[in-house]
Amino acid sequence: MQFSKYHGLGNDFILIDNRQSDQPLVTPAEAVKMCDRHFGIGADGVIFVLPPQNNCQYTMRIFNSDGSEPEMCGNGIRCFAQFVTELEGKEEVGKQYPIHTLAGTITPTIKGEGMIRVDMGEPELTPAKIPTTLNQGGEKVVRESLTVADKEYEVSCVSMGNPHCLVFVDSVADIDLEKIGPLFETHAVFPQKTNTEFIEVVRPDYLKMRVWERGAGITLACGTGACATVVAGVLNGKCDRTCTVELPGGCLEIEWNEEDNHVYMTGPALKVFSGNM
Ligand code: ZDP
Repeated sequence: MQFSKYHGLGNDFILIDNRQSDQPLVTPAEAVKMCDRHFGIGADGVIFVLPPQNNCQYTMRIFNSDGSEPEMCGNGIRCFAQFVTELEGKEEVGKQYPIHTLAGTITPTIKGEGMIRVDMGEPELTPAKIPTTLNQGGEKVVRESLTVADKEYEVSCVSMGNPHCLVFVDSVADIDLEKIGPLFETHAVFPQKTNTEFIEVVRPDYLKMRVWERGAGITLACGTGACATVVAGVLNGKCDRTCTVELPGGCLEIEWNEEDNHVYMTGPALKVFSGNM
């Protein structure tokens, strides 16, 4: 099977041309093997370019490196758009690709030189729709208390199609992510588990963030996580609506637009190699 390997700030994916079938050509168990960094190709996930649905140009599906299927992925959809230009054999700056995902229609725009700007849609703040059992029946989850490993944390929750738990800290370097990441991911208040972002405010327009991803563990970057980070930052009065989010793998530009309530994410998507498995 032919594949191409792409990454968005070190968050890396195996891209599969799946336009001939509306079912993924790889099973979740096979995706786990392909993502293994020793016995496989190595990646944070496998992404499929499937035939269009719902008046979109293509459909995107993704399996995390543990075989689970998330609703959306930010770095992944930038890689998807860049891969589509490879499949179409031409790159048009300014071209938009409405893509059907489990989180609805998401639209990346080709900016050229490996840069992609994505309309990520509106953030979902209703607790039951994130989903979380925190502040049940309330409007949103902002500065709620959550105990993890006998330590009390103040958390906020946002969905970008997939669930995020946001924690503001003094220094992201001091977080033992390997230890507490999985405890947040599988906490009982998150019925579909969660991605967890730890955030340090450097300036109102500049945030540092480290992430423990649902179904993938520590990654070098998370696009939906960076979007959720700025939304939570605004709701907590800690940052501007337009921010740079610095991740271990590099920076994303995020804007939570006040007029249309949409979140816009701009960042790179680069091809590494292609091969045959
Ligand atoms: O929600 C999840 O299970 C995530 N692990 C999906 C992948 C998110 C991604 N890292 C992103 O950039 O949003 C691809």
